[in-house]
Amino acid sequence: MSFMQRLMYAFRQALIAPSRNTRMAVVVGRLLGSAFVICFLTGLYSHFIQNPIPGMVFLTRPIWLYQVSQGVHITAGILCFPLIFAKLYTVFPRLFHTPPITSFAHLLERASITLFVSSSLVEIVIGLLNTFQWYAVFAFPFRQTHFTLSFIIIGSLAIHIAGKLPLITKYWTKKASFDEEGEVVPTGEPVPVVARLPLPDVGIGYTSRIFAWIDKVPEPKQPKVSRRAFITTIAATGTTVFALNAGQSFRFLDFANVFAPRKNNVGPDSLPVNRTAHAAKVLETAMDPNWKLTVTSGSTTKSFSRKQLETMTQYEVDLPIACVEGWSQMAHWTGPRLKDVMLEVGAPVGGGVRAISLEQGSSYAKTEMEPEFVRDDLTLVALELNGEVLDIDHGYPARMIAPARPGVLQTKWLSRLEAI
Ligand SMILES: Nc1nc2c(c(=O)[nH]1)N[C@H]1C(S)=C(S)[C@@H](COP(=O)(O)O)O[C@H]1N2
Ligand SMILES: [Mo]
Repeated sequence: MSFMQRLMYAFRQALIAPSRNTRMAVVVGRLLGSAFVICFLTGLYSHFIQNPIPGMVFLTRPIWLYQVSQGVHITAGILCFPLIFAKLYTVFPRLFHTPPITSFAHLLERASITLFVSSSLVEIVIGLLNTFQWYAVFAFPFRQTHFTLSFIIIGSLAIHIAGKLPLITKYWTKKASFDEEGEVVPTGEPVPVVARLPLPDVGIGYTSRIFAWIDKVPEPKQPKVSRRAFITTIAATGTTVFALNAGQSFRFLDFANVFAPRKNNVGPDSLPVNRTAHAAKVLETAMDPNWKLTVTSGSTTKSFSRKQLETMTQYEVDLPIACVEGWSQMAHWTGPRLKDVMLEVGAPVGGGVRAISLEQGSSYAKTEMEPEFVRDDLTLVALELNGEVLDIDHGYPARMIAPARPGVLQTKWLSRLEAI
């Protein structure tokens, strides 16, 4: 037996624990896999509603569709932290498998799992940082990276599941105990530790001293961390992480929202602000008494002062701001319907709208709205929020508010609306 083999073996032997077995890897893997699939699907929805492929049509009801979908995305993503570490714990000894590669299929399997683990860790870490708006720490565009990595993750996950399918099906249901290699051990009997290998016959000198050191790795006392303690740890960590964060997305947990960056009802007009007027450099233009909203359709152009917008039929709607970063809050909005404003310039019913902000040079300064949102009765050019004149930080003099759309598309400090 070679030196490396013996070293690896010693590592594995030192790492044996009751929860490090195939059954536990399957149990945790099921949860982690589900979380990844949920994140992938909700992520796709969030991506395409922001970057639609021409011809895509989106649901405008229920009004909380995006709010819940993105809340689930962020919450499931945060739960991946305890789950992924639990999963790595259960399979850790496999890292020291000998020989490292047994066949070409095994090589592919190990390569895909390496890719899977590393891209998953990067994905959830940058996702978490994003919920805290730490965009500045990335030397790469967050959205594209997060999107691209998700395909690498789902692809390598599929390869991993395909490769492990025999084991997954074998250990899907609870049987008894399982040893390190995944063999079934009848209930009641202790999980056997692989027998210590005899000290190989080696020469004198340096190598033999290393072998002697390796051999001092103590016999694992079992059990180290009991299966129950392991499961309790995952459940407790998962619940805690969930409870302390989910309040930003789910109202009933608001009281426990300790870590999440946004707090309900805190901010001007009792609503959090994502980007202030100061940060967007619109203080002057937005407070300009001569501000007008320019509305165009083809060659027709009309301008509306805030007073003129106020004299149009006003509607009141309850719609959430649901940020891509996971926080959301319901609010009460007042203003004319977007479709009524567009009708003033004779925009064709059933068309889309491009909304342009006073803000310059930001990716949020211009958004396009699909026809289903434009013609929706709940879509307003909002002038008031929670019974007050729209605060400057919430988009005074006028902002867009539409149902089931991500916060980034609810353009503040409107300057122009164009029929498209
Ligand atoms: N012009 C402009 N509109 C904008 C933004 C922005 O930075 N610039 N931020 C958007 C984002 S990311 C969100 S979540 C909402 C937040 O709205 P609020 O600040 O009124 O809560 O506004 C959206 N509208
Ligand atoms: Mo946002």
